[in-house]
Amino acid sequence: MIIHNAKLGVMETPLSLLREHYITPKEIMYIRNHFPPAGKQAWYGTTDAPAVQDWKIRISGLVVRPRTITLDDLKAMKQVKLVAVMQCAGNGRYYFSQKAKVGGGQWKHGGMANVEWEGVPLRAVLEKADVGPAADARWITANGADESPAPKGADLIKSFRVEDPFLDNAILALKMNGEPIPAVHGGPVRLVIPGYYGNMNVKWLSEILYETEESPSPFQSKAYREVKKPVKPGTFTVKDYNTGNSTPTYAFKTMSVIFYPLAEDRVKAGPVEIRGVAWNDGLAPITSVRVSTDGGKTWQDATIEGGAGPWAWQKWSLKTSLDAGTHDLRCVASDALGRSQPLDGTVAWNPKGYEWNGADLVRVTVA
Ligand SMILES: Nc1nc2c(c(=O)[nH]1)N[C@H]1C(S)=C(S)[C@@H](COP(=O)(O)O)O[C@H]1N2
Ligand SMILES: [Mo]
Repeated sequence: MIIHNAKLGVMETPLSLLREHYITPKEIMYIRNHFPPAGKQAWYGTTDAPAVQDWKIRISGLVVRPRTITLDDLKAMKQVKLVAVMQCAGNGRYYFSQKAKVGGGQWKHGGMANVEWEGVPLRAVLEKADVGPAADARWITANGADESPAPKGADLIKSFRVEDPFLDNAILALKMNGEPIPAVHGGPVRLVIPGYYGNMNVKWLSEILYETEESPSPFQSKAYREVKKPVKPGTFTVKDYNTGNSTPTYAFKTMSVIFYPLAEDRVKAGPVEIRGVAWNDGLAPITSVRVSTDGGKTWQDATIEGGAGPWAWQKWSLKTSLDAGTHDLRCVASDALGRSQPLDGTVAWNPKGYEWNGADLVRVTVA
């Protein structure tokens, strides 16, 4: 693993490992936690199931009947399964830094995983809880049990519009890859919103609030936001974000990466199968992946092999041949809504380096 922050246990999966499994095992899944697993959070620094027997989720805020639901309540409800990419909004941040340095973990492409989740649909839980939200409760806010060890430190809290269609597919997940969710990945209960960037997928879910406004927590109002208009490096800083000029980093941009060959692979001259995966927010199928072996001068259509549902990695491959020498491999995915990837991803430069979706570039040397 590539360690980005040893104290917090933040780590990225090298693509040479990530490509070995279609469903990413917990042993190699990337980890992004904001607070140290110390003190009362001690239980969460492990890929074992959490050592907690009971778990409560409080549903309250602007409602007539606040309710508490338990892990047993959730277990008794109908479970659904889905495969979805979990991906940090900062995945690919390193590539923005090639243009102008952006702060934060310098993730390449391994801040993601393709995971099977199982749990109870959020809408079903809210319906069953029947808390009676007020008419002006326009936002749902999700909070996890972790918090900053600093006395007044900000809490990772995420807000969504009540009618957000992505919430129709959201689940309160209890299992990951067929097992209770590892503590470090948010067990025993994690909010999983297929197609939404990692930060929206609140771990150790402990509270759901109905509110008139989105949460004032800096994790909602300053961090994990996407500017509405492109900004010039140096002219816009983190302090300049507000709810008018930016939106939260919600849905995945259309994206693809090359899994084989990678720069470190030994490739012999002659026939080769270039392979990779593509994904998006699940709103429309990936309809094309184009691959270049000459740095973008000419392009060939890869075969899309597909994947385990709309939110999962879609596998693609291209049989071609490479001469001896150096080749710049590139790939660009497009979906049925015409959403694609820029050849130069730095056009979307932003001060925190979120939502990278530039066309991948892998330089291979063929023997
Ligand atoms: N409660 C809570 N949920 C959280 C976080 C956190 O720090 N606390 N980190 C978020 C971020 S930024 C990401 S990218 C994903 C990482 O999920 P993983 O560690 O299971 O890969 O969890 C998200 N959910
Ligand atoms: Mo993240």
